[in-house]
Amino acid sequence: MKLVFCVVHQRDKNRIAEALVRAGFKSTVIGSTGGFLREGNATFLVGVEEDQLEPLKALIQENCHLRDQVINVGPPEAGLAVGLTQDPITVQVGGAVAFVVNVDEFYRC
Ligand code: 2BA
Repeated sequence: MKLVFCVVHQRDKNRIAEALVRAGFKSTVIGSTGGFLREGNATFLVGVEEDQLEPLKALIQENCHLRDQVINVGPPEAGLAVGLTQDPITVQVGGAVAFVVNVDEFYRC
């Protein structure tokens, strides 16, 4: 069994949650915050058998959309990332960042 940790943009959260239910995947959604943008995103935990991993990856890809976001990076004393200038920069957000790990044991009680 695999456990997929999948970080997605807040705007894609509901679409992915609905698609997971429709496709019969079981998941847990955790509200999370990106370390760079400090904006809310969502982290899905999805436990799947190995033969469901590729269908799950396809579902995630179909339901996440990459978009550009221009951010104003303030001075370090504002509590933002160290070493960045004050010029606006464009970052790509959306899409999904996923980590797939092996599950040693799964049980319900
Ligand atoms: P954030 O950390 O808020 O990052 C949002 C987006 O900002 C990133 O999108 C990337 O395009 C950009 N970005 C991040 N760090 C940067 C930096 N040091 N310099 C310039 N641009 C930077 P994604 O790469 O798609 O990541 C989306 C979210 O996924 C991240 O939100 C974070 O919550 C999570 N994530 C990404 N990589 C991770 C990792 N290696 N470990 C844990 N979480 C990760």
